[in-house]
Amino acid sequence: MNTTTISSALIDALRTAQHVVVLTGAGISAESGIPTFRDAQTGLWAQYRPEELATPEAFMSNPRLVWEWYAWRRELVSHAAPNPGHFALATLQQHIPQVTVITQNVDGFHQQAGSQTVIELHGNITRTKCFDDNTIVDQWDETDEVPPRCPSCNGLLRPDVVWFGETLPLTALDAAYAATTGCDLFLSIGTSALVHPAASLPYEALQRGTTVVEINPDATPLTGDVHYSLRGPAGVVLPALLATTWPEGG
Ligand code: BV8
Repeated sequence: MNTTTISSALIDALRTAQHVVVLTGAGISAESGIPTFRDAQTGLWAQYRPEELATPEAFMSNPRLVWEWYAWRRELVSHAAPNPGHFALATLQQHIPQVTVITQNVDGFHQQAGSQTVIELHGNITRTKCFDDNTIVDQWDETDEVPPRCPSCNGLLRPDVVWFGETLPLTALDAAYAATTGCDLFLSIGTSALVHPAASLPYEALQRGTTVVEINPDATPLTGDVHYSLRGPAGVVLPALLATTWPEGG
């Protein structure tokens, strides 16, 4: 993508927007070194598909394997950092009265980069909860047993993320729909637009006549329906989009 493909109509839409909603997926963290779900997993995990591990059934049948997969991902996240794509979204807040980031990611990078309103649809990998009583657990006794157990009910601990087949946190989902139906510009960034109900949000915006922009190096099922498709990595396209729209910077 080069900046000539950023139309003047899109620049005007950004400059006049009062509420921008941004839906992000694993692709915006790819330039931080976090593998996306569509990327082939590396090393020990190459033999598994994320969809097979990110389920309650997988945890119940092999809690140690699923816990260790998340421990590996938590370690990756702890040694990684937000990239220029995350920081560009945080800078957007200086130019637009209201910016709501709705993320499918569980890495917490939007908050680290300075985005103030972040809706985590699928939880956060740095939080741990009890599989049985669903309470968030900050501390537990490290024993030889993996996964560790809940100090109050002795249930197995698990990451506080939404697995396939689990319902999303209702407050987050309601807030995401409210933002989507109330915004005047919707950006879909770094998502394959395959996982529901997150994938329904851009269509909710389209149905309301809201301008929808997709930023992704590849085509997705959404590409044919959006008003603007900017092809390229988020860490390159987003800074270019801001620099072209607000050349004075900020
Ligand atoms: C639910 C947390 C009610 C865990 C995740 C309706 C229709 C069809 C199916 C369903 C439906 N409703 C429910 C379903 C079933 C299921 C589903 O959607 N299945 C899919 C596979 C068809 N949904 C659910 O189960 C959801 N629950 O709906 O509850 C219910 C309950 C029971 C029965 C029915 C309904 C729960 C879904 C949440 C699952 N948890 N994550 C964890 O992280 O371990 S999902 C996980 O995968 C991610 O969070 C993310 O959402 C998804 C992966 O998607 P992406 O983020 O888009 O990442 P992906 O790798 O796919 O794509 C990356 C993109 O980035 C690519 O396009 C690539 O080109 C691009 N890219 C690469 N580099 C860059 C880049 N872009 C920009 N810059 C770059 N540099």
